[in-house]
Amino acid sequence: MIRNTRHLLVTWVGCLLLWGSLVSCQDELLESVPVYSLDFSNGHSSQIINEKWFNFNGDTVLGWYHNEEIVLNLNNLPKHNTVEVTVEVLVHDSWDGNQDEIGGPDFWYMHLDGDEIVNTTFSNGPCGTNYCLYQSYPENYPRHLEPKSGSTDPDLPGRCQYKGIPGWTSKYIVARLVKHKSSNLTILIGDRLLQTNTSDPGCDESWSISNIEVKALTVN
Ligand SMILES: [Ca+2]
Ligand SMILES: [Ca+2]
Repeated sequence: MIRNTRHLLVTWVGCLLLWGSLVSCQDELLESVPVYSLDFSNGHSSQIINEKWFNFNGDTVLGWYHNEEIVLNLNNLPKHNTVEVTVEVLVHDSWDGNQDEIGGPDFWYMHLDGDEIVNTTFSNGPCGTNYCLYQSYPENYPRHLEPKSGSTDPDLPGRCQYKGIPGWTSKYIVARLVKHKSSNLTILIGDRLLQTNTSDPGCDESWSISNIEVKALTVN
């Protein structure tokens, strides 16, 4: 397991450097301790503030959410100097990415202990020669990347506006390594979605989570 995580450390160096983490190619992983792992299939007791569940595509997931935040407080972490946070996000229906009009931008963000780690946009919208609803992910906003960039599963069915239609939910595995030493860790995840031309914006676009994993690492 440690070897696998060490491989991940090296794999992520490129993006880590972009947002200024201390982790580099020279770092050696000495210890990796799982402190939280939940796929929400069993529903309750996630420890998450604002937890709720629904069935998506045959699986129970955490959500759905629209202009909401969730918080996970973890205490009594073992001695460590880095945390590894991995979140599987499901982006449902007609997210509009960077569009700066009535439909967006559509932001999704994650903070660790109050520090902004991710602030990006997602798009399930069309992208043609003359028109494209660009998104920022896998980078932070504002970047202009094609819809569904970085998605590990872009053809899942929609949840509401395009319920059951393939291609209207995209799955992303958002993974970050962050310098951290405290025995307590607060993970805050939320969105700022904009859709003014509908009476039911929560049906127009929403998100949910199918897995969260947190590990306390000691890196030399
Ligand atoms: Ca929309
Ligand atoms: Ca929107």
